[in-house]
Amino acid sequence: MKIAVVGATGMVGTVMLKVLEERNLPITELIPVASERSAGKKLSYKGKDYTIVTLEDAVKMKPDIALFSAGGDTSLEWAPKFAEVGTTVIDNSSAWRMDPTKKLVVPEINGDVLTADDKIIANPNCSTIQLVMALAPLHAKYKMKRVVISTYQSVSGTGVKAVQQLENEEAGIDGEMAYHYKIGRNAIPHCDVFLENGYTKEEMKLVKEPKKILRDDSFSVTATAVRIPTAGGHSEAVNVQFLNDFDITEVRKILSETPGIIVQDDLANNIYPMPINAHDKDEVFVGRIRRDESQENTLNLWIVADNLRKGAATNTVQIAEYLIENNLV
Ligand code: A2P
Ligand code: 11C
Repeated sequence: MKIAVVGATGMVGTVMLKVLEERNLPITELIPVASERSAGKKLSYKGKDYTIVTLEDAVKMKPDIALFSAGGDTSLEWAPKFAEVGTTVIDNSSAWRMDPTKKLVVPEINGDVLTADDKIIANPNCSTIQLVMALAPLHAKYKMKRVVISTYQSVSGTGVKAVQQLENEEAGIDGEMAYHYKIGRNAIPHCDVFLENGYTKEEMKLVKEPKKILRDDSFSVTATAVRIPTAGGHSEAVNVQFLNDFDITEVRKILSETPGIIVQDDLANNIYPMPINAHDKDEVFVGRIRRDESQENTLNLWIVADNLRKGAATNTVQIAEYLIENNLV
């Protein structure tokens, strides 16, 4: 497999290379791609140096698969050009997610929608992926009616500039600001841009993407997304009302038996998911599993994952693995 990583020098691209290496995909040729600024520089993969190329050069090399994480505009312009030469693009930006002609995939949940004809495949938003990983098996059993999500998102979701802002603040350095406000000692209820309905784009991703992934729009979703001063790892407090009643022991069992989920819920020993422990892990961690006593058939969950791993790079690489294993590429 000839695999290109577009945005190879970026925050997610760097993790993609790490995950590709760890999971040992059958790569015969790796093509790292970045902007003109980086072209010609070298990066290391499995102990070997590779020269970074431009998008134009990468298209000419006709990779089998291109993993994209170089921003929505780059994806909109370049994914079709790769698709035209026969490359299957797996795109981590929000550019194609809600396009009805494109698949939005979390392999454990809806990998089966993929066919060899899908040349541009969308990777969901990080907060969506960890949410649906936990909700999908419960929805299958109890049928969701309404979901209320509050997120606690790390600065790494915004990018390098935001990570730098937090580090500068912690070091007492006056540097460039990625946010309108200081992020240290703060909580900013503003992830991505505001939309006309008063919600942020990030909140609306949480409303729309789960319905597409679960192939069901019979349930309703509302969300508040908040940026907090954690370096990496997103957390979510999720309140979900089901049409059918559940048994809490069975809920725990279902989640524990779901591949990709780790239940951390041992109150006597103060065990619950935290971003600091999810760092560099591919799994989604679920805890604080309890009945909402204020309303029938309703459950509260606390869901944590490394947003750069399962929320971005790992899921993208897993889609590539799925395509390879099922001879779809
Ligand atoms: P470069 O490092 O050359 O700027 P991040 O998500 O951390 O901001 O990283 C964005 C990634 O996308 C980087 O690898 C960056 O490359 C790459 N990138 C940004 N703009 C372009 C572009 N116009 N063409 C190709 N790659 C781009
Ligand atoms: C955040 N979820 O943490 C974003 C980052 O739509 O792919 C990823 C943005 C996206 O702010």
